[in-house]
Amino acid sequence: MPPSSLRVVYAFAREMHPKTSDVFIEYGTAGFRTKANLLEHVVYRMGLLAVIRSRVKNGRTIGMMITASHNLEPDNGVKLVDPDGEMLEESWESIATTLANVSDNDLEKTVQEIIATEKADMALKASVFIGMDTRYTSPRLAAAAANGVIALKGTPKEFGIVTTPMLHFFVKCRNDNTYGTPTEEGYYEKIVGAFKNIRKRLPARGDYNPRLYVDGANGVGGKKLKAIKKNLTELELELFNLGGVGEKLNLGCGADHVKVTQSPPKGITHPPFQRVASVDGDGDRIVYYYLDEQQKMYLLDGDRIATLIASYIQELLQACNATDISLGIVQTAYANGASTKYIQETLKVPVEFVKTGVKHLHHAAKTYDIGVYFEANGHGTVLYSDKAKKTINRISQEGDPTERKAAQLFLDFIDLTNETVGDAISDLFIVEAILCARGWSAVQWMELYDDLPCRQLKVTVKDRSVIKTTDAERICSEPEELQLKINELVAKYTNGRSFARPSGTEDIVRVYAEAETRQQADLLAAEVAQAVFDLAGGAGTRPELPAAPEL
Ligand code: 16G
Ligand code: MG
Repeated sequence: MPPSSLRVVYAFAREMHPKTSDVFIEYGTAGFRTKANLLEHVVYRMGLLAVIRSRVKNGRTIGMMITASHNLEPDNGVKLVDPDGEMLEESWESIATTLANVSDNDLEKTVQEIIATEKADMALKASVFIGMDTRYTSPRLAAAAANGVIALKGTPKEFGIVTTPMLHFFVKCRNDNTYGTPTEEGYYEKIVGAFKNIRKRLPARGDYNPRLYVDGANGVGGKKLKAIKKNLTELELELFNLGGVGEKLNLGCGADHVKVTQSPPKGITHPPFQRVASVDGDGDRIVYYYLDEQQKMYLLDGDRIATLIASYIQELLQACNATDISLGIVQTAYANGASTKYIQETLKVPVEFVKTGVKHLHHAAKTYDIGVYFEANGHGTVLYSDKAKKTINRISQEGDPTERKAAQLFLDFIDLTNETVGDAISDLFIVEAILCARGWSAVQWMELYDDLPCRQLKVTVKDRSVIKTTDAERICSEPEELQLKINELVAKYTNGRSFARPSGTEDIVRVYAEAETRQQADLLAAEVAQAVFDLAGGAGTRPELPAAPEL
């Protein structure tokens, strides 16, 4: 592009999407995320960057998703999706951060530097897919994104309101047409179609009840399930928190609320033992729960989903006699110790730990023929290697009749999976298909193992970067005395485990603790929170200890 036309770009940027704030903003765990009113210039500039990235990738399509996931309504965010539908390559995160923070005057120079350093051929075509969540600030930001794309002569395609995983899926399909069709219909056809195929092979049986209640977090996931429900006879969906008048996104509801507070969402009533699935605001996380007659809550989180899926895949592999396919599970420090023990001792499947954040889990899961990854918070999926797909495909044609039947079912499970990223809708159908296959109620699913009670707390410190971690965030390497103190506290409790890590999305330190009883887990978490406050520069009020349990 000749420099004169680029000049127009920067004049336009200053005019239409000026940088109005000096607050430093960083491309974090899941892109930029902050108050929506600080984001317009950031999103415009990410439009520019997406075009450059598309050209660096030979004109393949890049995705841009406008969302702040489970954050409350006033926030928003943007993240880029790479051509294979995965999260933006880590080395580009710092490029994105630089571009987002330069002054309007330095924008031109910075863009040209990126183009030169990354050797982008600006004569190539560039294509960018844009999606947004249901926030009222999203349309304005999506328009700024499209303006950025157009400014560098890329072609934007706007999908309107879609879940984050749908956008990832569209990008993957656009660049690899064997994966599916890059439209909302194409997504339903593949994912819901696979579920219908599975249910044809596996009619409801045993204690499986096809009635499922869903908490839609007042976001996009619930809305899409409402559309799916119209043509779905295999599941009886009862949908709640669909974002009606006065219903606020993620407020007191959604997967994050249910997982962190360990309490049911508001706006939903259901009979005892009824399975409820709770998705998050942009539809990339899911947890299940049910209540007993005394209203005691039983949470089936990402760890439970991972173990359910892995145990079923193990069964399918055995039924297909696919002995040379390796299966592995990836977890983070937040995984309940009981789930890890179950994976190692009962399933006897290798388990690996990585840092929090989908990109780390996704990357590690790719090293297995079949890699199951889940964060305890309900974000996860299954990755099937080409080797696994080819082997199962071959068995579906050449195996003996039992093997063929198992392999055909397995192929539907692969189609049911959105392999680009964790997907609440795809995961919901996977869980339902497995429960149906086993004839299980949620109670039977819960009986696989007993969770250790756990608690999460937040601590405010002056500078959270003083805390450094190692060993997949399970050990605090700095300040040194903090880990010594955590060891000392943990040693007091049966089956105690605790860690502290700086959040990648909020200006706080997160503390996690688990122990043999609820009271002990609560106390250990509070004690570690106090230690963080005392040894890592606490700010504001010192966390309080709950009443001491009997040890
Ligand atoms: C983001 C991550 C999620 C992670 C969470 C941790 C993606 C798509 N999302 O939401 O995986 O669990 O951040 O937040 O990567 P934290 O660093 O504030 O605890
Ligand atoms: Mg989300």
